[in-house]
Amino acid sequence: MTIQTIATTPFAGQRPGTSGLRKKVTEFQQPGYLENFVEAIFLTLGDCAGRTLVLGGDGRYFNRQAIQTILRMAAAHGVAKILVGRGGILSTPAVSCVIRKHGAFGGIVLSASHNPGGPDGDFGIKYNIGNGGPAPEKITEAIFAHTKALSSYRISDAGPVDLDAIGTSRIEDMQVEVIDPVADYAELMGRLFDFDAIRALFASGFTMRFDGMSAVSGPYAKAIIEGMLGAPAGTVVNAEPREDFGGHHPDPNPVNAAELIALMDGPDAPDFGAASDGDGDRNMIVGRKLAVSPSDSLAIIAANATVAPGYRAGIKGIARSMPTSQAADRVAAALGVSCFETPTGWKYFGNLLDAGLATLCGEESYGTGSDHIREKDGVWAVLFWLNLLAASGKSVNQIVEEHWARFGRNYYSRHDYEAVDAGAAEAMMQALRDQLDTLAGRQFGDFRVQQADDFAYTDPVDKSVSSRQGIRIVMTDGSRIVLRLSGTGTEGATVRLYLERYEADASRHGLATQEALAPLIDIAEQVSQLKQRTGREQPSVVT
Ligand code: VG1
Ligand code: CO
Repeated sequence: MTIQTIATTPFAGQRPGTSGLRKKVTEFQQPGYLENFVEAIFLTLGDCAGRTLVLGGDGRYFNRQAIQTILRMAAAHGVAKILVGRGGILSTPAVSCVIRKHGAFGGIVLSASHNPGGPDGDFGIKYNIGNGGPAPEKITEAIFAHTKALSSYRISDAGPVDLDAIGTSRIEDMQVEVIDPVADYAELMGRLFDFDAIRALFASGFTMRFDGMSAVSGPYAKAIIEGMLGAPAGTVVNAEPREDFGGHHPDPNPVNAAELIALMDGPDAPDFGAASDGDGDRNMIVGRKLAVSPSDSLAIIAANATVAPGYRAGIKGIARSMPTSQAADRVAAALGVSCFETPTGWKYFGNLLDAGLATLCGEESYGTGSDHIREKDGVWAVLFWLNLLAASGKSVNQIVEEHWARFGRNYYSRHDYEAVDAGAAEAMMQALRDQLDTLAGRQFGDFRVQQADDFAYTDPVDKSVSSRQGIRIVMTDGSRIVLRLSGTGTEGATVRLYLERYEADASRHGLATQEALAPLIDIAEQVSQLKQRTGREQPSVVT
């Protein structure tokens, strides 16, 4: 075994987006492409002597190969020890959990999350810091700067490590420990939730379907929900992580999890439905004929946090991403705790959680989590709901309707225009920015604009500023239109249009969401000319 220095030249475009570097598999397969980015991570980390790292991914195509490369590069950079999930598998929340539990210096997660996988799909890589959370912008920008100036990378010429057997081996002076990907995570869940109550719920005949979407959360859900909580075998479906996610688009929303939605809408619906995404950090909660809006789910979890043993003492605060509905704000106000509004992406929650300013966090994109780790956590959210269903004896629908009756309903929807021309999307955003100053005070039908801006965030802990985080048009009644460009897509640009309307009157809580939002959809089009500019008549996905 020797450490080699291989000459390389920079690749353009290795700037991490909302959640790491995501590109087509074919781009990652170019010689040196993965190596360059990993070298840039190690150059950013500096001296790795004595340090432990965690490594794993969502099992998608190219995962195993990338893990072998990263192991050999970690050894070449003097890492003391690396914990890698068996089979190269670790969900994003499990990486966060393992980093924290084992006091690791950081971790590398291989995933393009909700993006499709397979040879023609996407691959991704992100770095998590010692608190278990995604690297903040300061670090991702430093990594990007290194990618632009590389002339070589270092790698050991050692052979492949057996990833399928638990145990310890060595590359150069680095110890490689293959760990059970589920054990640490399952133990943490057992401390947060009332497993006895959930076991009793299943024993009483309660039925559920968890759709793993052939992605990484399957093994976690199977071990915990069927194994530890006694749900009948077959409760967790599509539980085997597959390299192409079995052709599924591993994004848990009513469009991509159509089979689960059809089941929950039909005569044989179980009591509870749930799904998670490619890397296990997202969740969708479904009742009979009701997909719970992720923004509502965050608010409901916050309002009921104390049913779970891990949150008995109450919550310190809530944080939500800017486009996420303001349903959680109402709960925070009722509880007398702060509600923080951050840019999109979990990395912005880390400081708030570390400082003890927030306990619960959420995003409209089917992401919910808490201070138990520093990533959003799909199985955690599902277990919270199970705990709530067990403790209350109510159905999902009852819980949601009672929540709306108490706090009012925030009708909410996101319209995605995927893979549109990047230049046209940028031009649309610029045109919106250019008219921001003229929007305040304008009347559109029943709505009057109170405020229009390009969202900027100052982190309350380290005072770092993130600007241009999305156009926000806020109406005097609190309704909102938000437009931003995705930072996780790999083809052209994806425009996200977010719509929100508040309705206090319970007699008007039964409207169809798109109907309730129709006037705001019209205003968004008038202001942005989205359809004309992108040449699209309809959004590609409505959630
Ligand atoms: C999307 C979501 C965002 C989420 C991010 C990563 O980002 O909108 O809320 O944090 O994906 O989720 P964007 O920039 O495409 O809107 V995941 O499950 O990919 O780690
Ligand atoms: Co994800």
